[in-house]
Amino acid sequence: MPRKPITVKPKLEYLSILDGEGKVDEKLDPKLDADLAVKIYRFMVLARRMDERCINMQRQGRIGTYGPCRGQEAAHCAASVVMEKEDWIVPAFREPGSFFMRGWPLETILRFWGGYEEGCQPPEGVNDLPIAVPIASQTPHATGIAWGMKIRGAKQAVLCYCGDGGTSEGDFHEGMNFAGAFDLPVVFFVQNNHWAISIPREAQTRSETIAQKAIAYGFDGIQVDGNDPLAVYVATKEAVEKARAGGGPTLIEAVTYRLSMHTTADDPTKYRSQAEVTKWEKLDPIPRYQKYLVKRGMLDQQTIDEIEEDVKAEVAAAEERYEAARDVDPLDCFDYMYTELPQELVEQRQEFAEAIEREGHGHGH
Ligand SMILES: Cc1ncc(C[n+]2csc(CCOP(=O)(O)OP(=O)(O)O)c2C)c(N)n1
Ligand SMILES: [Mg+2]
Repeated sequence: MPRKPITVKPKLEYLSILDGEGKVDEKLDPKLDADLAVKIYRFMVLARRMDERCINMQRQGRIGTYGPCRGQEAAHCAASVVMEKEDWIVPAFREPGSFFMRGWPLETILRFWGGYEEGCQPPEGVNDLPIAVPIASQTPHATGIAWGMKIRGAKQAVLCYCGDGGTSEGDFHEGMNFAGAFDLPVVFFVQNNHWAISIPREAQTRSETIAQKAIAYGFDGIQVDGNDPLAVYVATKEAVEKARAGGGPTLIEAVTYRLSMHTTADDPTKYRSQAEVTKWEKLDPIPRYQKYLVKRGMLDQQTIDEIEEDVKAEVAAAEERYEAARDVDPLDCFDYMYTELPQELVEQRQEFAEAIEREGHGHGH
């Protein structure tokens, strides 16, 4: 009856390939072909420009609220690019580049943030779930999809996004535990952006890393530099291939930073220092990856400018399509919850209808 340490056999690694200056570790460089490497860059730029546009549109009262992904473009674009058409992606809410890459029209995502239910509708044949705002609620869904794949003997995988704050939710742990116990083909991808609204990562958990939580559930964890698209790509690719081959789940912790506000309803200057933000701005994934691509001869100034122009036009066209389709009746908000509207809501509906009559039916009501 001894008292002795228990040795578990964890596999826990840290991976970084491209440093803050855009210098690469030659031995670890996955040497992506130019098409794929530039595709990742393009979607990172698209996510950035769309992000900027969405903040402006929210300020103009044209969408309801928006949660920016600025600074996190490498983390989600370089992970989602690994997924094949028949795989599934189960998003949280800070991965717009993932949707665009999978073929969601940009205006569908605008519709989501504008409060229209059509913003939750994946295009035909796209194996994605819609944005999930209730944090970590998507984790058991991802595990369930992976369980279905395993039962059917399909060689597919699921990529499930979550935030650092989401890892404190019961749903996250249920999803992870079930996936481990049933050895399911799912990759949990945590974007550790250091903040859950105003709660810093250090206050979220006493664990030194989020990646190590995988050990408790009996599978591998890896922490990657989430602002390094090469490291994100390599870690996700390995995890997804392992999942497809029957090797079970992986937890990837992508260490990144939310450079902007939590949402347009948040003022981050209330709870974090400008010095911290400035430190992370220097690690911005876009210029650093751009430098690498230029050095590799995959990108030149002309192509950089062309991508910017294309993206600008794409965002502007989506904005127009969004505006053209948004003239819906605001009274619709009473229509989908009850078969028969309770008396109290009948009165509210009446009051709202009168207010619209009185004050005009402008956007932003
Ligand atoms: C179940 C649930 N509780 C609370 C909230 C309110 N809420 C929205 S985002 C958020 C923090 C999320 O932090 P994190 O998981 O780190 O994701 P991030 O916002 O940093 O991308 C909270 C508490 C919510 N959406 N869902
Ligand atoms: Mg967070």
